[in-house]
Amino acid sequence: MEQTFIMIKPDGVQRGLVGEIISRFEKKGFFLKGMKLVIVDRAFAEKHYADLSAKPFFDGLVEYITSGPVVAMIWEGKNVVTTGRKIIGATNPSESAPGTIRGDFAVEIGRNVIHGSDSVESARKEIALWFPDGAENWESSLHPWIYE
Ligand code: RTP
Repeated sequence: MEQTFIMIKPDGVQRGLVGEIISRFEKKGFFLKGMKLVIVDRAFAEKHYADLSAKPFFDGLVEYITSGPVVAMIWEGKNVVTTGRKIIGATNPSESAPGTIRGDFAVEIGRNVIHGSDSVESARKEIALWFPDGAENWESSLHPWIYE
């Protein structure tokens, strides 16, 4: 089944949004397959955001991501990459719809609370970077109530 990498950014952790965010993914019917609270260093953040290294906001982004603990997670389910991005909302919170995480809890693009992989291929890369030992192997007893 498809997996995605979701990270609650330092502002989300500091603002006490961890439970709320996990709850939204749980209630949708996705399964948590990996989770840890970590403070990443500059080199690691630069690796995670390597694709954005030429952007003018790159240094500020790395500063932001390394400014406190983040919650790194692996979530699993049908179409979880695309649906996860919908649950999160548009990158710029001024464009994210109410009802999405960023639409409900964020104002500025540089403090947008959460990250989610943008494709199955990036999810694979990001999971390998953040969880070198891979996901936990377990199956929820709710599976038959969510999948036909
Ligand atoms: P993310 O990777 O965090 O899920 O965000 P995304 O795919 O929706 O957006 P992306 O273009 O990959 O940008 C990554 C993060 O960089 C910050 N950003 N700041 N100041 C700016 O113009 C700007 N643009 C992007 C945001 O925190 C964004 O989530």
